[in-house]
Amino acid sequence: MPSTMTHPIDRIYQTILKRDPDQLEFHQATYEVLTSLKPLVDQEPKLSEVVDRLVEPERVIMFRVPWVDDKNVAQVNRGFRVQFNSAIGPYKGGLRFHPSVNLSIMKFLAFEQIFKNSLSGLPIGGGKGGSDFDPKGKSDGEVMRFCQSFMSELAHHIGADTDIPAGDIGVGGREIGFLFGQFKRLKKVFEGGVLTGKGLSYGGSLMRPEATGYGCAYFAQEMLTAKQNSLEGKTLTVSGSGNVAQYCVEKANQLGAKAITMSDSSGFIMDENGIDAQKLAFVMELKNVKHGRISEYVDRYKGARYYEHKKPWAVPCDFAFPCATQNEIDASDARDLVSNGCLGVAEGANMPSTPEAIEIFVENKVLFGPAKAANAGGVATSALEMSQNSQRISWTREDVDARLHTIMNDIYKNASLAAERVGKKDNLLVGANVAGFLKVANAMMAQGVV
Ligand code: NDP
Ligand code: 2IT
Repeated sequence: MPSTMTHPIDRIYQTILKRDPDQLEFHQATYEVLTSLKPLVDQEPKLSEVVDRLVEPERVIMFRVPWVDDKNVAQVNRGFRVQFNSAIGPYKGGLRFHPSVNLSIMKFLAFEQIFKNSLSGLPIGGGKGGSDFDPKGKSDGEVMRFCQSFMSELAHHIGADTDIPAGDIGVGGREIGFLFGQFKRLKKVFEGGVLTGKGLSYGGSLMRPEATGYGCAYFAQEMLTAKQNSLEGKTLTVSGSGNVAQYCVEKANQLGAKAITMSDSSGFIMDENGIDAQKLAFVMELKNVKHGRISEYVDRYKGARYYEHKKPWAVPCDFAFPCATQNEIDASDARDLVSNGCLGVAEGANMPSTPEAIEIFVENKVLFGPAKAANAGGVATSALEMSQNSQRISWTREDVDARLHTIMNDIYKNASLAAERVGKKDNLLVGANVAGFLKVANAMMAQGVV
């Protein structure tokens, strides 16, 4: 096209900036995808019409969540559900309860979910929700009352064929239980498929708790296998100590690697002897039952050290697994990883690397497994939970694990092939964006302007 004309993709991005100037995380997520799609739109200009619609959520729901704390004081939080795209299936995506939650974060997560869910190969659209409620320091009773109030509004907007929430930061088995109980009470129906991540006794799937972390380790293994390498004997740095981090460490251990760090929002611990199965069991009890701080690890394991207010990326490692939150690896962290000889990064968290950090990885040929691909095992297994709920049967652990493993390997293959297709061999970020997009774009074109 003549150089004086604005590229249709740039025009779409300018519109995003103009419409929502304050939504920085949403800008970051859309900019990355749009940049990946440029070569495709050059090949097939009519795709830009689809992209135009794709960056605008189908529906955004925001609501007041009033609840009463243990001191009998009324509190109010804000609730969200972003129903971003339903071209290939009902909206699907987690709920995040964290004080940082705002519309920009909800939209970036829901937007990413569209491509991740498409890549999973399963029929699920993209959505996300949550609240700025902070579960830290709250009693079980307070969490229950909050969840009940949150669901009292959300129940109007979800359903097994409409929109199926699950967990994310601050939302695990306990919260899903309270949310499901309130949904059932309000709707007077046992609709198992309306939420995933449920307890095993009321419709949950074996392996769903493990799925995101295991899937991320499987994906990293596949990235290394393609380079005639493996996780065996590798030293890993992992951030986070929640659901994704815990099971990433567990599977990496099983694959013969040694994870030496875990973290939370206060700092990280380093254990050069490795966080083995027994130490991981301590972390799981500490985080999932006692809701304690990762610093307590060093009281129990004397050889380990705690670094307050620090991130683990300056610790030398062969492979890094960011499993905490967005933008936790910036350019300076990426430079540390590169200069310490890190071979690869697999993103367990959503958008944990800043654009500058990703550029540094790509320039230095660090293998990079983007979140949309590397952490898709969680939502994929959620979709398997939905299948089991529809069939009213439960699959074995081995069956679900084998399906998860195949899905992760297929995601790797499809992202690699798509990267090659647009002339970006080995760039899994571009590959994941392109492969995820194409299926959604085809469905949108077939369904007309809706
Ligand atoms: P959890 O709530 O179980 O754990 C979150 C962990 O990250 C905790 O260790 C937490 O520390 C830490 N963390 C959270 N916010 C921050 C912050 N702002 N700065 C530093 N550390 C922080 O959540 P999950 O493990 O489920 O989620 C982790 C990441 O994985 C998120 O990005 C999520 O979107 C993503 N993800 C989750 C999936 C799932 O199935 N659960 C699926 C795919 C992606 P602290 O205890 O101090 O808050
Ligand atoms: O980011 C994610 O993919 C999740 N939090 C899991 C979503 C799900 O529906 O299982």
